[in-house]
Amino acid sequence: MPIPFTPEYFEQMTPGDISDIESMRKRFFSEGYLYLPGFLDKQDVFDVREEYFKMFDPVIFRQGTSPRQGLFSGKFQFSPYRHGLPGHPASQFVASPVFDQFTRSEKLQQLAQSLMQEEVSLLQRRPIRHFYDNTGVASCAHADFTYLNQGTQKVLSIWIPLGDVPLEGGGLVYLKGTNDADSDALRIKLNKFKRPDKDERPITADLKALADTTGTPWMYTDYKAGDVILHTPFIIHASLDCNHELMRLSTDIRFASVKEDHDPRWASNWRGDDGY
Ligand SMILES: O=C(O)CCC(=O)C(=O)O
Repeated sequence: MPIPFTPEYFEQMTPGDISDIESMRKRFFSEGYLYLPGFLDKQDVFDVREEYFKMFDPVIFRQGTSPRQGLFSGKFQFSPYRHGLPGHPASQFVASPVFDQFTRSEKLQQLAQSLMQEEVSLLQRRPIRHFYDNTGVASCAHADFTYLNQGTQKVLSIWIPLGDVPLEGGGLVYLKGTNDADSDALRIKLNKFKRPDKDERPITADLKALADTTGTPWMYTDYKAGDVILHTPFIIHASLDCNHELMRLSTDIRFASVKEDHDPRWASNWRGDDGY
């Protein structure tokens, strides 16, 4: 379902500034997300992008462009529906030293720790998402906790675009005012959405209908390489369709309190068919 780009449906996020960590903590736990532009070194992010795309046949890159740019030629090597299945580069990449080093950076760990104000550890399951222009493949509206509800609620997610992700490139968007998981009002509104019996976890792919139902817009930004965005396990978010020649590449990683048990399904490397 198309969603119009109007103030009724979209509102631009305000960047956070971690030099004032106390007010950022308050904002994070009340709004459910915190956008930190330029938090990581841009070149480090492009290095990871390049290493990932180098695993693909050059047929997927626009002629005369490099894997570091990641511009889509319009020709597939793997169907977007086979993403991360055995034999697909994404499933090997999540086990690579490059990816491991990048996601285990001290800077990300410290960031999670300072917002959670306790010792945290990185969950091993770290998905790679790779969407292509004009395929309609994107992430449905959901809250993370639905996917990791067999362990602590003290989890913080960090979404990291691995390259620039302009609005039309399929960035992550957050539904304003939906961080309160215990709100009956929100639950009643969400019950309006009939979920398929085979998987009740995603709320809907119809972002317009969801915004109409809650009466609140989606918070968006034009992401650049180096930006990160943090979110709680409860806020509703989704990704927009990729309608851009830049291939939409990202990872999302999670830190959880070391004092509580973690969902055991998140203890191994991500695979495209692991069901979570
Ligand atoms: O990258 C995406 O499309 C989805 C990411 C996501 O849902 C998350 O980071 O929790």
